[in-house]
Amino acid sequence: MTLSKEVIAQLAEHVENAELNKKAITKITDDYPDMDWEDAYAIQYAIRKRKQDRGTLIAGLKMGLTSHAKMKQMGVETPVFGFLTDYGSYADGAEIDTSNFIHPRIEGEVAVMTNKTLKGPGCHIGSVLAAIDFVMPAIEIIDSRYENFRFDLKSVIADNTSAAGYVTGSNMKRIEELDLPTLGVVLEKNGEIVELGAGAAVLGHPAASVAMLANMLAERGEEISAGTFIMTGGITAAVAVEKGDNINMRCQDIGSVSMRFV
Ligand code: OOG
Ligand code: MG
Repeated sequence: MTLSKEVIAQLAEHVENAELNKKAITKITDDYPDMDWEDAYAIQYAIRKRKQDRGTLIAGLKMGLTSHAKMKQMGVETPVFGFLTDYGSYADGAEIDTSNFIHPRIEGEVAVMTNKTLKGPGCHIGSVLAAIDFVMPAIEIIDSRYENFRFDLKSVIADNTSAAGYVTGSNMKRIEELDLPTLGVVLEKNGEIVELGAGAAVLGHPAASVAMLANMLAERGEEISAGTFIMTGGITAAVAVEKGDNINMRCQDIGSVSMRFV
């Protein structure tokens, strides 16, 4: 840690206010170039605590920057994790108020629900497959609180990995009915295909992303408890959306998930 408790608290308030006021800020590493990974996650956890203290429930966890499409798009190479809030949850087919966001983008993902505790270090695909109850197609809405969606890893970790919302499909499949690496997804905006990919884009296997999450949490003495909803990370690059856009993602063998920005 290089930052004092006071600075961590100040930065948490600053970054969270950007979300609450929907006003972009400059990335925090511009002012604190020496901040380290621990500082970055400390700011994220302080934001999480601020929300919980106001009554927000943590609805799940997310991995980010787990695919080459995303790493390339954002110019970074290490996966990161964040949390999902109750107020970020939207139902399949939802009309989403675009004014809730600064400059929203959407990503096609695979989401899973666990039914056993997952604990690192040494968590691997095998333990994850044995702990996944079911799989759902999901779209994440990301909205960096930084100007022009430009950031480095430490800034984006502090900003809860740009998490802003998520829409889950209405259907699910048992894990044993699917081959996650070859699971295809097609993302459409206003009826046109804008991105496509397969589960293997996510660290070779979306379950590997969950294993990595368990191992990253283990470094903090934490685990993934049974019954956790997890977004495993964008399969495709993120797509900018604006008011009036209709989004639909078709996911092989599971069904589709859609939403409309109003
Ligand atoms: C960071 C969040 C990335 C994903 O699925 O890769 C992410 C960002 O690109 O703003 O959620
Ligand atoms: Mg994502």
